[in-house]
Amino acid sequence: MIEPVIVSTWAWGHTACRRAGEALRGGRSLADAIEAGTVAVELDPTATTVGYGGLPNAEGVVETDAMFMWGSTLEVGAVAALRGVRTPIRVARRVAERTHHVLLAGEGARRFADAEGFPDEGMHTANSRARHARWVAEGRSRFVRRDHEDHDTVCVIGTDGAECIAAVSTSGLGFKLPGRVGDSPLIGAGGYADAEVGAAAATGVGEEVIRAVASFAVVERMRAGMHPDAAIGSVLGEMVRRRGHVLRARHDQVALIAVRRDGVVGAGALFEGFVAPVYRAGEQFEHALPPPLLESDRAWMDPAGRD
Ligand code: SD4
Repeated sequence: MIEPVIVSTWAWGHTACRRAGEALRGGRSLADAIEAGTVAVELDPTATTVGYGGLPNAEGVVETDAMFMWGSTLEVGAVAALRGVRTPIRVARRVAERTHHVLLAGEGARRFADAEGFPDEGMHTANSRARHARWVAEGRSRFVRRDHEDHDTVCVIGTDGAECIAAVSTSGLGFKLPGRVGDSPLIGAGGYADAEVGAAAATGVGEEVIRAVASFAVVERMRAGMHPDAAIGSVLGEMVRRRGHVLRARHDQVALIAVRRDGVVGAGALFEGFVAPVYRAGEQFEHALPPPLLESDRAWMDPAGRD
């Protein structure tokens, strides 16, 4: 066993790390601490692409994706296009704990949540409603307009040297087509944990993460002996080699985090702007990221000039 290490994504990952750290210091298990950290972001209405207050799909309905994986047993549970649950990570965990399945989607996921006692709650805040109304008013012909604020996932991964956990939760790409499933609930894409090696998770444009099966690819590179930073750099580098023209033109961000079972951390992103908060031994800091692989072409910020 080692002193637990937790890694998360984006600025709200500090909240996740803080909450997970408190839970660990209170004697909770690594899994419970990581769940608590994830839930703290899900319930934060200012986290506009996660859980409660997340941006809705094109029809104005919030549909969330989440995954929870234990690396010691390879147990995993996930939900996709789940409606009306403010803490989707808890439902994902229940899928693993109460069923023999790994992924429940849509209406079936909702019914499972009902059966498990999760109330059907409102997911909208005044802000998420207003953002959707504005998007409709602007003309919904470009059904996916990737403003950088329109997508971000909370990933919380960690290790105590024996267990490795990956938790991932998001409302996905804002204004996505109803029923669209991103990378977050897909095992190996949005997250992966294998306690013989470590854990990894992804945020960014899910379609790109799925193509690369990015989290599994990072774990496999670590298994082959690469440092977590190098493993991530290698996976992102392959994405650029194969898809650089598309990624650049659309400014499709992808960022990855990883932790090796001995607590060594890695992170990296295609474009600038990503941060990876870390909790270790009561300390909180941000992982020093390698330089981004792609340069931002600010033209992408003009909606009229895109797609
Ligand atoms: C998705 N990967 O649904 C998620 C969203 C995200 O940063 O993380 N964006 O595609």
